[in-house]
Amino acid sequence: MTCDPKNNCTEYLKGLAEKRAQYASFDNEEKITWCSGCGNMGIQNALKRAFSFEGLGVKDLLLCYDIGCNGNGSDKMGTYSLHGLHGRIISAAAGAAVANTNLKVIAIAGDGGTMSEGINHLVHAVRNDYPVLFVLHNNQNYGLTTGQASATTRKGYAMNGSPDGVTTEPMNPSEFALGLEPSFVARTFSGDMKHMTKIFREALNHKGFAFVEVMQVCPTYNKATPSKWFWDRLKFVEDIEGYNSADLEMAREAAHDMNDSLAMGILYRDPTMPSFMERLKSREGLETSILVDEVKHYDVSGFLEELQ
Ligand SMILES: Cc1ncc(C[n+]2csc(CCOP(=O)(O)OP(=O)(O)O)c2C)c(N)n1
Ligand SMILES: [Mg+2]
Repeated sequence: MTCDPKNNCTEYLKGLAEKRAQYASFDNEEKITWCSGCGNMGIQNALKRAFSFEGLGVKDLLLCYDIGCNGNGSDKMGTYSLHGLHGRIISAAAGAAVANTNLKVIAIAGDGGTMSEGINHLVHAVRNDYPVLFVLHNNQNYGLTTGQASATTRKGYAMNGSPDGVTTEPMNPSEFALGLEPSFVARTFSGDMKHMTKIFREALNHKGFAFVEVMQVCPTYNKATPSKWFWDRLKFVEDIEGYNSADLEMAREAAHDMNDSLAMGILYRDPTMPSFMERLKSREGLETSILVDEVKHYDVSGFLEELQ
């Protein structure tokens, strides 16, 4: 959408007003309870922007939240939402996405729930390529329970519960996902609204499991990597000469460094991978039908009578 001065940009302004109205339709009256400066505010706004730009309304979406500061967003957006158990949201989201392929299903979780409690669910969701946009809020700590070390906390950092410093090297979530033969892995930063919006829009248009790691500032419990620490290290893949996001080896190499530079953008994408539903023999010829409608057609009254 561009501004055409010949018609006083009328069409452009009309389009913009529509997007703004769509954005506002996700607002509700719930109070924000996140700390001042928390990256969650930016992530939520970027999601709302991405939905609006993609023309997705409330009825098109299901947002599935894990437990944590990230999960406390579940009542702060006027969408249909589900707030699951800690570490288990990916499996709930995958079930919903498979049952109703007309919905865009978004799963939201923290580094604690994803890389520790629920890492098994992450592994098999990537392998199966379920049709879910997964947003990992990597604030490098267990935020809601007041700053314990998670699997992504940097070695040596003193956290609540490990006051002498973390003794183990951190996990690198994007690199981990890239080791699972994924179809989409991207990394973005909670302080960069434009970049987050762009990445979420691309991810919403991916038909398989879109893994998006958001490097998130946590001004209360992660004093070691404040906003400036990230800005000084962001390295956008568009600026890497010869970068090819269809090259898995290149993506793994780019994702590896978490100290001197942080590769940002679509690290890897394979749009040709057949979707989970396409791979199911039993769904052949049923491409336009969805499971939630089909279950309504079963008449089990005869079966119930037999049981009496
Ligand atoms: C199975 C289970 N383990 C632990 C907890 C306690 N708990 C609730 S929130 C939380 C921290 C969440 O950290 P993270 O997933 O990184 O999300 P954040 O708060 O940082 O957004 C923990 C440990 C729980 N509710 N359930
Ligand atoms: Mg966390």
